[in-house]
Amino acid sequence: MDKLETLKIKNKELKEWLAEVIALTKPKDIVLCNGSEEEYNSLISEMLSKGILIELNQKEFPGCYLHRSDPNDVARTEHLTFICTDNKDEAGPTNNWMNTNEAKKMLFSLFNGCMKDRTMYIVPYLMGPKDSPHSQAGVMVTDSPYVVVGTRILTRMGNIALEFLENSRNFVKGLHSIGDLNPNRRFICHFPNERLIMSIGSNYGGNAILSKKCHALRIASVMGREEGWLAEHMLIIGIEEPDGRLNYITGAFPSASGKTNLATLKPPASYEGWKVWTLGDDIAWIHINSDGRLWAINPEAGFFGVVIGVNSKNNPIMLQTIKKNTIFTNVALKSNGTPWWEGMDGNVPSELIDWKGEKWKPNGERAAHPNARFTTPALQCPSLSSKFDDPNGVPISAIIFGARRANLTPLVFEAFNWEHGVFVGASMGAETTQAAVGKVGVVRRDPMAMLPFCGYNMADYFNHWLKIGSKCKNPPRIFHVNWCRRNKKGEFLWPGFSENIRVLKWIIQRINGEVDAIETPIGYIPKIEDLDLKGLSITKETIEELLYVDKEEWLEELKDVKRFFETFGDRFPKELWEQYNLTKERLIKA
Ligand code: SAT
Ligand code: MN
Repeated sequence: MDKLETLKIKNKELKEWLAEVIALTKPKDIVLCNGSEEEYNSLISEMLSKGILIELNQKEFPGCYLHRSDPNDVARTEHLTFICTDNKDEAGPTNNWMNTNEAKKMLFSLFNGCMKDRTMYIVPYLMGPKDSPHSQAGVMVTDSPYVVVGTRILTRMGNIALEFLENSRNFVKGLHSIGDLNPNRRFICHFPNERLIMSIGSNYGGNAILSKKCHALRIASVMGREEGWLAEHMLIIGIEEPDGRLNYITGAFPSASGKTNLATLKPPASYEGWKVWTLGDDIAWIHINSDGRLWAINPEAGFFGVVIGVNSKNNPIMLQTIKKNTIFTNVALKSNGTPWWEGMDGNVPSELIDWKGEKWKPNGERAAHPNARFTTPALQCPSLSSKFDDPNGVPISAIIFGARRANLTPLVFEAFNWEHGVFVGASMGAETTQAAVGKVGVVRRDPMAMLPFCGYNMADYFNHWLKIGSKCKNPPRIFHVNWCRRNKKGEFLWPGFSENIRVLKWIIQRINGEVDAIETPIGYIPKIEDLDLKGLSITKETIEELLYVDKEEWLEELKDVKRFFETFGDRFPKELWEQYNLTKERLIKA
């Protein structure tokens, strides 16, 4: 307690909570993080000396380091992630649930004395721009220096948040310990009613950097429902045309499905004068503004993206961003001390150290982990929007839902209206990726790409979306995209990456009433002549295949959608059943 007094923390609630946490975890030392560069550098030095980080070639990658995870701890573990409430219905059928008291009993025993040989870092952080009415503070307590430096890159961390807290404002509490990294003793638990997160046994980004998925999505989604706003798994970009017209859009895609690539898209040479401005690559907090529109801020300050496939062709902007001050996790290492990953420019080196730290030869095994990541500051991103720090955020003209699907879903379609758009989002199905432990490439329902991140009953979440739209005089238009449709040979039909700007262009033209569209049972698709395909070697047949709506396949898909909707029972909004029935009728009639 003495040590706590010397920290001079003014927020009474914070002080009381820290006293409890200290009594429980019994740390050897306590450090209150101020967020300074000096503190960051000293944490880096300490981790280098302990082998937690490896210094990369400082000439080519200044300020860059490599972290190797425990091989058992390389992705989010959704089966070990829980929403803890008194009543299971509050969590709903899509979340793992634990009773509040039982969860606490179990966690208190796991956390008991867990820091006795470790330093406890108290990490205040701010989510959102400094003076935004929509920003929130959180305080994370952790025994992982890797998590502290990650949080420093991904949030506005330290004194800036303590100052925010001085007026005894509410904050989200997060207690994290690496524990013993044993998946049998790994739990990522959320107590939304107390704005509390307790996470133990993992040191992986989304499980351990509590500001990100735990606070900014699971806890914030509950706050959003109570307060009338949305916390979404969405990128935010501004698209500027040669004449200066600027439209902002948000996009929800499941983890590791190209959100970061779209957020940092560099238009191809034929799109001279076009610019994509980056505001966020993962999370958007969206509020109704007095102008009747939805406005979005990115609560984060950095990017935690998949590095596999980042190269000068697919994502030159991110490649440039991660050239300095970046922590690489689970990449391979070249003999010259630079990082390497599959899909990088150049030839595959004949020798590498793989992500586990072992000698690697080109033998078919991957050298970097498929979920290898970079943690990098947004301020380094050359396409960062000048509105990045704007307390009001940006007005949203369109929301894009995107799901990786080998077949079924057209390149792009537009919802008929807000309610139909909510149906499109709620019925989204996507192939699983390497961002979470489990089988990759299996289609599962992933509504609004929020399946792993919604902190409450998703039936209520859908209702909340419907309500937001009805309260908005001028809600954004809703679209669905699929960059990953394949032909019968299994080849991708669409080039993707920077060429996706062509689809964004159509979306903007639709928003501004500049192009017509073809009505199909699932929504509006582009007329082929309205898609700008100049300079692209793509046949008319391929485009037709990309836009094709297969009635039988969709009717099959609807069966799965129905099974999913039914899991919510009476709580499920009738408006979405109505949209389901209308879609089915249109398909049958087509
Ligand atoms: O959950 S993480 O933030 O670690 C990455 C992701 O799945 O989006
Ligand atoms: Mn994500």
